[in-house]
Amino acid sequence: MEPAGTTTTVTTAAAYPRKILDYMEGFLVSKTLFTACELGVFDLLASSQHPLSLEEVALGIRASQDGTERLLAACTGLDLLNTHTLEGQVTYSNTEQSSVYLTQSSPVSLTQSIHYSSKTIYLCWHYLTDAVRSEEEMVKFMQLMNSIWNICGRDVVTAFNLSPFTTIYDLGGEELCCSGALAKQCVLAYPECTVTIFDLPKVVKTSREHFVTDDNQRVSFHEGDFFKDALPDADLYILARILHDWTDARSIELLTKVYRACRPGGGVLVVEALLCEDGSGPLTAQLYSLNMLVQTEGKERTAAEYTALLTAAGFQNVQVERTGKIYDAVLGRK
Ligand code: ASE
Repeated sequence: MEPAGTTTTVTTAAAYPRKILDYMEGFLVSKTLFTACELGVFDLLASSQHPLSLEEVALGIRASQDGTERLLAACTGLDLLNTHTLEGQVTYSNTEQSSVYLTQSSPVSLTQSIHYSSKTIYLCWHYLTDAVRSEEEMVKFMQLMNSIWNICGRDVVTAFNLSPFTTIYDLGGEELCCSGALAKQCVLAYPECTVTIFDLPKVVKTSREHFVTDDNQRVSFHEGDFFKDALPDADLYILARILHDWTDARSIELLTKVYRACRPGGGVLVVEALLCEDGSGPLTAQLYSLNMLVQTEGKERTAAEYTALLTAAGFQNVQVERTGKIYDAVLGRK
């Protein structure tokens, strides 16, 4: 026989997980609000002198009667609409809050914010799991970044004779060139040089944990933020796929910092997918430029545009070498 009270305890404490059910379906509420706003339900009701019937609302928002009926019912359940019944005929009107906050013409309208939540934030939240697993994402990104230097790295570092430069800094060379893939190509091509990879502490840490780095005596790390921290002096700075992440103003800011740190006679090597001067190609650079719009605040640029950035920062004698592969090289001298 069951001890007295057990059944009651189980029913109240565990059998009905009210909060969990609410949380599980919380998005239904947001989407109902977004949809009613997007279809103009509240604007339509506000523009009418009297409450509207289902038929009138469906016609006014150009939606099906069946769908509209369910949407209006849910909005009523959410206290966003009032219903009125007169001689068996049901009509709908805005609540006070809906007419103040959910109509476009109201001076304190929330409709723009609701539109942004619906069209942007809601979509971003689809990737919340990936965002929380940011380290895993960073590793995936670094793997993507790595592979291309096996194909283009040698061409890029040998596009110019870099043998006069022995102390080389590769800025952002960990994340964007992944575990120093470009740095390795550099020390292979130039037996006299040493390359220091300058990247954010979290990037260097992730790399140390996830990528096997052969202890190459001539490749080392320097943890820092190239916008915030001081740059050590060197003969050559490599900026591979860095400037395309940034606006012209930020690029000039970074290049000016590099120029100041650079030893006289030294230089900067910019590695990017160059657009041709009239922007008519190559297709890869055109597509990458669209991707920079999606992922960064930058863009792909022409040789003349990079030359202008380097010149604005003080660099002289800017030379351009196209490799015929994805990434090209631009060299400026101090
Ligand atoms: C960046 C380079 C890339 C920033 C974001 C990026 C790449 C992809 N996402 O500096 C590599 C280039 N490939 C494309 C599709 O742009």
